[in-house]
Amino acid sequence: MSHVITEEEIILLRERVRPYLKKKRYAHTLAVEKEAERLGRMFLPDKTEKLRVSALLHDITKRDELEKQLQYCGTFGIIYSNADLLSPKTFHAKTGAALAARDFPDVTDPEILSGIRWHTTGRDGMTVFEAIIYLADYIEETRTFPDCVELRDFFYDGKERSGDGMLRHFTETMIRSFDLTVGNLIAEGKQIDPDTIGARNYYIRKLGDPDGSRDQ
Ligand code: DGI
Ligand code: FE
Ligand code: FE
Repeated sequence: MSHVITEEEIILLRERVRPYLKKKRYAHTLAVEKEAERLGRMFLPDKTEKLRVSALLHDITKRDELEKQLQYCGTFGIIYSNADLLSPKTFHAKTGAALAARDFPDVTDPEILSGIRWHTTGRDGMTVFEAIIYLADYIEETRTFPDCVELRDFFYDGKERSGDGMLRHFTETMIRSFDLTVGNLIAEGKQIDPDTIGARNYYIRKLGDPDGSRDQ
């Protein structure tokens, strides 16, 4: 992709991704697109179209079982560890980015692909673009899981009060999301991906800065 993405291309992309997703996942995907645009207008107004493309493609390998995920890893040369096998739900972020690059080269670029790549765990030093896809996935309006509702309310209620401290509030929202995710993983006795820890530490460090916005 080496051009500005048009509204027409996005509308067409909505139909192109449909066959990759189950019905409920498709509704979620459209809601992530909408949420990514909303967050984009607040934090990255020049990149709302690219954010929408990343959102539309973020879960394209979600329906595939572990066997297929491992097959993608072979096809695309994705390296995985034994630790990854204990967190099978994190595979679709890696394989989704690779499949999006292969099947949608006309509308993707490295930034769009990195939004897909890091949407599940986040990572140390993650970009605002990646964070918007990650957060949009968490708080989009069709999510009814109590933690998602809590985080959505935390972000939008706090936003009203935060005034100039929007980036700081965004940072606080990201930390809260990782706290909720890590808490759940612990409660379920599951492994925590090191990138999830790296992401949380990154935002904790950021909060230590006077304006909470270093590196952004
Ligand atoms: O694909 P979605 O359901 O829209 O959302 P997602 O890509 O955030 O995936 C959520 C799943 O990923 C959820 O079941 C928890 C899992 N997950 C997220 N971070 C970690 C994780 N699983 C492990 N084991 N470790 C993590 O750090
Ligand atoms: Fe996902
Ligand atoms: Fe998702």
